[in-house]
Amino acid sequence: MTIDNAESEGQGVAAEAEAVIAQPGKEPRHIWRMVAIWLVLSAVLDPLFYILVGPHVPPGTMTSAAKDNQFDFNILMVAALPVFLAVWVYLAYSAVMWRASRKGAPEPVGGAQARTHLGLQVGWIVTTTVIVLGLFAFGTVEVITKAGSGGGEGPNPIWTPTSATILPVQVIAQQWKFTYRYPTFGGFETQDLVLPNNTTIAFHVTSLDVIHGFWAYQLSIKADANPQQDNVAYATTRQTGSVTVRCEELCGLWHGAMFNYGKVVSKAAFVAWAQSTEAGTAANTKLLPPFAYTYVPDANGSDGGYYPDNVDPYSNSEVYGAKPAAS
Ligand SMILES: [Cu+2]
Repeated sequence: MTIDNAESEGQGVAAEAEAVIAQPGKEPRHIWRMVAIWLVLSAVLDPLFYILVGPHVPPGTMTSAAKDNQFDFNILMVAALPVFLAVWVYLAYSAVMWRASRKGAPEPVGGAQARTHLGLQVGWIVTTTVIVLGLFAFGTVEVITKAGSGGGEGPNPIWTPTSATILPVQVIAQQWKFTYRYPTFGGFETQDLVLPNNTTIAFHVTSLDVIHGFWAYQLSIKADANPQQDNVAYATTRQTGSVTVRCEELCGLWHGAMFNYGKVVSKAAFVAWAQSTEAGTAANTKLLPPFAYTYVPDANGSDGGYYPDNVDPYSNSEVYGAKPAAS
């Protein structure tokens, strides 16, 4: 077959295709049918998702940060759902209308006929540009107006809360546990994360050894715990309830076992708990280094340790294990 032949053959196919297209009224306006189906599905499913599923989307609404994050997830889902539906409507419509076994299905049109549809091209570029720039604008506004959405913001947060009173709570990570110090209650240290409701908390997250990550799921706080760093993250509590804390940075052999639980309680219950814990742990607190935003791991003794090494490790103050039998 010569090039000339191939060209004339190609023209023949194009002419046939033109003949199919040039019979107006024979084929319905598929694209508008699909748009109609898509519009109806989107208009029904988007509000249904927002109203019925939205309130259950993680991480819940226990803190302002969690509520803001839930709102962001829901808005993103509401934006994504029509995109998802567009793909599935097109696929389903194609499978029904243009499957080979359907009687009277039109022949596929290719070549020149399938090229350069200006409307589709412009539509595609405009739609995707609007979606991407819209997400960029939404994300930027949400990060700025919601004060960083509660994430770890480093030692000098750019966005600080406006609350008149802020409760500082220090999160100390170490292989393989979290402990918490309350500097406004004498700097006592505890393994229980207890927080007052309706209060802005400033989490000061640090580590005594390697890199960990403080992830308080229901509070929507995720902040790196790095040695010698005071990583600040804010959240304002809105509801009482229990909190799961997990380490979210691979930190060694027992990383997976590095978790504990906390709770948000009423302000009165918190003050009662804090005061009684402060009194009950006074003997321990005296042995700790004074409260600081970071600790040098070996600041407290020649052979190292945030925890004291100059006392009997089996004393009543610091119980590290069962006392070995005297030999
Ligand atoms: Cu860890």
